[in-house]
Amino acid sequence: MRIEEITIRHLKMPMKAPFTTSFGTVAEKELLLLEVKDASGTIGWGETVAFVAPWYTEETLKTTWHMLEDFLMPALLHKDIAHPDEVSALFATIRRNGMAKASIEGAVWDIYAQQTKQSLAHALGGSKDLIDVGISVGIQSSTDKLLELIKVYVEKGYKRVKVKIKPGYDVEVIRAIRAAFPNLPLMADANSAYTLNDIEVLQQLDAFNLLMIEQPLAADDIIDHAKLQKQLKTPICLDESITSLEDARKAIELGSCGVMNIKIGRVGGITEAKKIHDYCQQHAIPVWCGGMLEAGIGRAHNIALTALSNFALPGDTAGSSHYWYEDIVTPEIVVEDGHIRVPQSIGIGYQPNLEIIDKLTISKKVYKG
Ligand code: OSB
Ligand code: MG
Repeated sequence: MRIEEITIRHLKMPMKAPFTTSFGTVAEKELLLLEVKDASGTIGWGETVAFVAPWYTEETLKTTWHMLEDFLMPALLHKDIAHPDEVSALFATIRRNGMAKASIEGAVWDIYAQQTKQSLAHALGGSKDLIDVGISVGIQSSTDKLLELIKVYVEKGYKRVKVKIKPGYDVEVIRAIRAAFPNLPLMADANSAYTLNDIEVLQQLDAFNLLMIEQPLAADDIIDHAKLQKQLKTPICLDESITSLEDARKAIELGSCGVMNIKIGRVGGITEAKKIHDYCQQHAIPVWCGGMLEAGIGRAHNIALTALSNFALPGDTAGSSHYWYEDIVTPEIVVEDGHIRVPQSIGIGYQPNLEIIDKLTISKKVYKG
């Protein structure tokens, strides 16, 4: 492969419902879509997952564009590469900025799968035909509204429900959900809204048989999480804290978590995500694939990754229609009985819908290096 041309489109997509966490609300998703062409004419697609504001991690849509334009595309364009694993070596002198790196590396994986005539899932070593899907429910204006939503998702067959919590919106909310749904596979995600001073509140959550508590403490912490895990029965799942295989190794060595959420963007690409998956498998830590309110391209990459065997728990990759009036791929991604069928056709298994993409594009730039 030799990448010769990259088109970046800035898309703005209206969401069916705003999504609120302990730190921010997304009502309209903005993203960069990368159309990456190699010398033989094969086109791969990538998607950035950074939000407009840096509330989840430090990256934003603008920082990803800056990194792509000024550092990542110059490092990649016109270089001969035999395998997508080599992309991270080209980026080795560029620190962090995982979401920017992942957007371009995902497109290279797409090209590689097409050129080797296999599905992306197969190229990654995944063998599942079906993946289990859970749903992540944002913070709601009332507990009644939240319970109503959960009822709908349970009826739709989602395999587990995750709710967002924050100080003051936690124990009573979880108690109400448990009372209404005694056997529901349920978990809570704090997006790092607590500190060790809140340990008594977090211990109260042990009473509700949660599958796990996701990222209770600071995004850059694994020490306090290890202290907290010793005092909690419920497994901690790390999300924001894990940006690399090295982070994963250290968190497991310290006992900072019992479960890991892997997001391709947060860890800098599919190759690193796969390494973390393999490492966790060797250390008996189950993983699941997190979501970043992706449009169809990012969602397709998540589905392929989730086909790997240690993605043992349902992920956050729901169907297109949960988020979007119209997704940017055809066919749209469909959830049936809490499953998504992993495409077996060559590449990512979904076609970018250029008509819809054009309609959502607010600016566009072509790079030839
Ligand atoms: O913490 O997992 C998270 C959405 C945006 C940013 C962070 C998170 C989330 C979600 C929803 O929980 C995942 C999704 O439905 O894509
Ligand atoms: Mg999370």
